[in-house]
Amino acid sequence: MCVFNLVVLVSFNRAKIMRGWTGNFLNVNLTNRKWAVESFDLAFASKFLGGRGFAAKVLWDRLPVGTDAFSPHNLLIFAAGPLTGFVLPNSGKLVVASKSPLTGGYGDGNIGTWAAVYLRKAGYDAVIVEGKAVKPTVLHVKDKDVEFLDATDLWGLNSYETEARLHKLYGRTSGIVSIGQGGENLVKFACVVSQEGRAGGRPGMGAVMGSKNLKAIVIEGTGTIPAANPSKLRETGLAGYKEILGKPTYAFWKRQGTMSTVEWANENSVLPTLNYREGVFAGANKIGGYAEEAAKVSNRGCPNCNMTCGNVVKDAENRDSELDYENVAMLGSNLGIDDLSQVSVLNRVADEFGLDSISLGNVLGFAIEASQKGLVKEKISWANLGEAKALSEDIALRRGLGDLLAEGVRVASAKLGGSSTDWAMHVKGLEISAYDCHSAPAMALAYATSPIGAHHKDAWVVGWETQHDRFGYGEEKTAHVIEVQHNRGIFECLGVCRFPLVNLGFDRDWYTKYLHLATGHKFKWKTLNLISERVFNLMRAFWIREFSGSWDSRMDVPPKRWFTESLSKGNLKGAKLDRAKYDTMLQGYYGRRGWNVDGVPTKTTLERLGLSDVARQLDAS
Ligand code: PTT
Ligand code: SF4
Repeated sequence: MCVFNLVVLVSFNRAKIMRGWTGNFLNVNLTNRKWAVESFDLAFASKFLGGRGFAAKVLWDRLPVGTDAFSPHNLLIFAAGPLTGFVLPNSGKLVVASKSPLTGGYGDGNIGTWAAVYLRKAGYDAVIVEGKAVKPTVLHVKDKDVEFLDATDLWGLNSYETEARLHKLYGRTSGIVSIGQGGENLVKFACVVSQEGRAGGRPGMGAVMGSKNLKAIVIEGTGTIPAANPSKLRETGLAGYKEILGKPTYAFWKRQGTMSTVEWANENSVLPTLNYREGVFAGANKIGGYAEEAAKVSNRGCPNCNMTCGNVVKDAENRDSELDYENVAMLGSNLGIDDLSQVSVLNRVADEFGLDSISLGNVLGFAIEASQKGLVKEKISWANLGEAKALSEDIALRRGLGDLLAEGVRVASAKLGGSSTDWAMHVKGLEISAYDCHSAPAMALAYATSPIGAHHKDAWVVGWETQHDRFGYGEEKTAHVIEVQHNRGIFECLGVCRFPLVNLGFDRDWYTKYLHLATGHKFKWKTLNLISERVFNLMRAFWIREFSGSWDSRMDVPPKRWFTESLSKGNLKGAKLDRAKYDTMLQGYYGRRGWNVDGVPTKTTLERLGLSDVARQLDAS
């Protein structure tokens, strides 16, 4: 690898008096290999906080409407929050965002990586990448220096191989995010990978990276992240770790992490099975939390975390594979595979190729059903590791049927026709995550109104729903979905993992304390909620602006299968969603949010949230 450019620093505002935030964005243009540091002020920081808030604002302000996601003009943003990188619980998270090639709307993901920590130590809150390199490139950021390195020899390698090579060059104290062959070949659901088992950017952020010929970003940072009260922040950070260690569910969490959800989902008829045809799977226990515990060889995790929920097992090919519930459900029960070591192979392959495991499992399930129904000539069966693995490779390399599936189920079903659009399991083009909703109306609403397409991260309400009026469509449900969307959105802006709060009951006051000690400013939880609502509406506005003319409430409806084909197995046999009741619930959701009947935020709502400029633009579009 050789350095082919080093460009001069334009301005570096590290010294500017701002605490908690570094106050700097690094703007990088891959076309002309120029870069510049841009500063932002406290007013901007307080209004959008960080992470997703910064990314959504930058995309709204800078991306010309209608830009093709694979155009060099699209922006790929890696954004940290004001808590990222400090010594406090689970602070190694980075948002990766862009206009999505899979959905055509706002897309982002949240990845645990040392790149998050070093980005902040290097003096930046975000890297904003635009343009397209003439040849495969690695972007190397080391404090004030930026290099563009020829990565021709890395192109074609998987994400594990890429990271290993780069670690040899830059040592273990560098943070690396990279893409595998999926991103290189513009698979629409390719993600960004780090640390052999951390992945983010479900709606094709890895493909955007590939479209820019950007194979990896290496970040080294040796500075100190500015804090208003560094010693007290550290002390309170360490107290937070101690508190986490003492939580009653800590030991069980360390043993099973998210994997215990497999058995829970099966017991509650929400475990996606055979392309979401059913919510129960006979082999659930063989791929669940206890099976994982028995097979576990180690725990891994994100930086600055003492909950390390990455459960590593040896897969059927004797390779390490780091398991999470979503991956196992989508690549296990959803494909009819009941052997954890086999599921683990597909899980590891997804990370190596840099394919989002949720979409991969969803797309494979769709392909098997299409094969069984004679819509494709290829013979692919349920419960067949060899066929699923071969098809995953075809998708990553865009060969044969894999080339069509690489477009995601929305496009594949439109091309295959028949009844396949009814069982193409997506919302707005993003494949649904691992909760079947035949018997979960609020969770269906959460998927349908998620700001990136059908993802559970913004409102995992299904656990609550099993305890509250399970089959109801009442106001309590719309209110709860909105509350969770706002609460979870805060974590996307703070730049920390939400699991301490969500899974161990770590009190939210810790975060307001940390924010105060980091920034010197007091934020009440209510204020953070308002910021989260602002960002949620901004993302919504981005979608509406992009789909201007064709946007209406049908964008917020889950797939037909859940309304028309009732569950045929399990305790909830016969359950399905009711379309008329769903539509009423959706209108109730809009009303509560201050959106009109098409789901567009009203001028009054946008003005209340300090988004008057957005209201003006939406009005004009
Ligand atoms: C996230 C989505 C999830 S959500 C999972 S498992 W999960 C899948 N993980 C994938 C993977 O692994 N490899 C792969 N090739 N594709 C994958 N796709 C799926 O991506 C992840 C954890 C998890 S595990 C969750 S819920 C929490 N998510 C958080 C979040 O969104 N925000 C936040 N502030 N904290 C969070 N903490 C938890 O982080 P996306 P990670 Mg992920 C291997 O990326 O796009 O957000 O989709 O980041 O470092 O792997 O940690 O049962
Ligand atoms: Fe990462 Fe899990 Fe720790 Fe969250 S709990 S920071 S996802 S290892």
